[in-house]
Amino acid sequence: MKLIGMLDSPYVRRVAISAKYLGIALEHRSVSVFRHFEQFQQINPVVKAPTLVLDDGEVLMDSTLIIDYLEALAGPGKSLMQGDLDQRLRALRLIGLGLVACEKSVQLYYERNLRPVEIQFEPWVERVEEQLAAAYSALERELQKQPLKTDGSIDQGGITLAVAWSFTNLVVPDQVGAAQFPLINAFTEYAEGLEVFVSTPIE
Ligand SMILES: N[C@@H](CCC(=O)N[C@@H](CS)C(=O)NCC(=O)O)C(=O)O
Repeated sequence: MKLIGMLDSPYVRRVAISAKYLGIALEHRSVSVFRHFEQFQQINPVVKAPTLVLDDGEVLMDSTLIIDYLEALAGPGKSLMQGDLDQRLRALRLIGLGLVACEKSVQLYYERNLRPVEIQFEPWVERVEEQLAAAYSALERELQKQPLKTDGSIDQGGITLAVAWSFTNLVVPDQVGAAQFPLINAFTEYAEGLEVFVSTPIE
C-alpha cells in the first residue's frame, strides 16, 4: 500500500506514525498537494493528503478514515485505541481537539501564504485564531485532569496531540507558546523523542 502526501502535513504524519505502530508497512510517496498538483490529481482527482492507495488500486482519503482501515487490518490486539469506554471517550476528545488544532493551523497558514494580502479578511483570521487557542486550551485542561502516559507507550490521542502541536509550531509559531501550554509542550517533546516519531520526521 502507498501513502501519498508530505510529512509536513500533520494528517499524513499521524497516518504514517500510526501505521508503524500497527505494524503495517506503507510505501511513502512525498507528493505535495501544491507543488505536484497534477501528479497528485493522477493518483486522487480530489487532491487530498493523505491519500492511501491499496494494492488493488482502491483509493482512500482522510487521515481518520485511513487509520480506521489500518486498525481493522491490524486487528484488535494492536489497536491504538482503548477498549475501555471511558478511556476511549477521552482519547476521542483529544483526537477531536487535536484535529481542530490542525485544521485551524492549516487555515491560518493558507490565509497568510495563499491569499493575497489585499484580500485577507481580518475578522475571519481572528475567528480562526480564537478557535485555535480554544482547542489548545481545552487540550491543556485535559492533560491537567489526566496526564498522558510517558512510559515509552503512546495511543492515538497522544499521536494526534503531538503531531498537531509540532505542526502548529512549524507553520504558525506566533499562535502558540510553550509557556502558555506547558503540558502539551512537554508531552510533545516526549513523543517526538520516540523512535517512531524520530523515524517519521516533518519534511
Ligand atoms: N480531514 C482531513 C484533512 C486533510 C487535509 O486538509 N490535508 C491538506 C494537507 S495538510 C490538503 O489536502 N490540502 C489540500 C486541499 O485541501 O486542497 C484528514 O484528516 O485527512
